[in-house]
Amino acid sequence: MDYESIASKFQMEGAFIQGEPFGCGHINDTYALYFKQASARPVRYILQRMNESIFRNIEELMQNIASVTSFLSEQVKCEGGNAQREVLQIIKTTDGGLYYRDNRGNCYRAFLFVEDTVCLQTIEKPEQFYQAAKAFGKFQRQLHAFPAETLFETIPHFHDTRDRYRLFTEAVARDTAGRAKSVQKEIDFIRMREKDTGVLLDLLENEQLPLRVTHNDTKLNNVLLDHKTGKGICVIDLDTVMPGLIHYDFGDSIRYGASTAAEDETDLSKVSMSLELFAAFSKGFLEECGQSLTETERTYLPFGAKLMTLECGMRFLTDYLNGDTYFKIHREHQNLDRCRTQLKLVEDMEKKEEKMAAIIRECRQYCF
Ligand code: ADP
Ligand code: GN1
Ligand code: MG
Repeated sequence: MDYESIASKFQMEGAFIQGEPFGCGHINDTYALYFKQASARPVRYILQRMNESIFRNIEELMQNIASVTSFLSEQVKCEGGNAQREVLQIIKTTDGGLYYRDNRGNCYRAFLFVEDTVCLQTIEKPEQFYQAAKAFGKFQRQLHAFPAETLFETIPHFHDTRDRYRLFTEAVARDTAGRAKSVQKEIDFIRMREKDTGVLLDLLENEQLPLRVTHNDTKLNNVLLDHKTGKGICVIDLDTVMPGLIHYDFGDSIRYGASTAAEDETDLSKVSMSLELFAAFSKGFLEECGQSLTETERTYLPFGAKLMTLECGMRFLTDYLNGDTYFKIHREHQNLDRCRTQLKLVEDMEKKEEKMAAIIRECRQYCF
């Protein structure tokens, strides 16, 4: 990959030194580019080749990110913060565009690298999850007044769990990769929970839950924490910011971050949902955005965690059945392993439903 030539298309300052693959996202190809400037340490930028088989309209996707980040930057400034560090900053192309398409058709974008931060793949101590929760909760609070109608739908039906279930049953029926027989147990587990897939959507349709602007992909490695203070600094990966339910953001964070094991752990005896981590996240999230939530929204938070986990398990299995065309894999059967951890978590959350509800009730004090 000719990093230097792609870098020359963006407004990056200094002399190009080198580029390298970076991060652990499942969707885009991410790189860090190093530049020499006057300062002693090199300056880095993030370069991403966007995944166009997933994001069908790059123009709309980048317009969403531009409008969300400029809105957030104003909010952060009003609260006395540093927008350069607390909000993802797009680096424009030399002709002022939001992305660059090369002559092979690849599409790139760039961001300021948020330095002196850590991006965790797993939680080492509950405090870290509390800080991640504060950042996601603040993100939700700061986008409260964002004009939702100006956002494009970057992935239609992204958290339409009923539709995800339909795609799953289609994948089972089609069995493109010839794997359905070997995953009957997982298929049955999901089928038994079909009725769960419509619960939040029914509440939305009956106007018992409000539509908000949500991030929709709030896993732990989509937030950067300050490497010294440990505080949540910047929410990243804004590709899926769209109208949604609060449960999508709360739930997806719990699914990934409150698990006692990695998303692709093969030893399922290590996988459970930690109530301690659930409590840490609930506290941080509700301290920041609890005041704007309705009673019904709060009540369904534990269910949201279970539903997002079930949805993700279903998505991993669908992709496995389709022959691994959506999520990046680094080894064979990784999507099946990912599916299995999610289903194990769902089972565990079902057992801990009452305890999760009690934790949310204890957080009531942050909601008034
Ligand atoms: P994907 O959609 O593939 O998950 P992300 O936008 O989440 O892509 O980026 C992948 C990883 O790159 C992140 O998990 C994080 O480690 C790193 N990253 C992305 N943007 C930045 C940034 N602005 N500053 C520092 N690290 C970043
Ligand atoms: C993907 O992009 P990344 O790696 O942060 C996916 C999420 C899944 C997650 C599972 C656009 O997130 O929806 O929950 O993998 N993003 C997209 O780890 O599909
Ligand atoms: Mg990501």
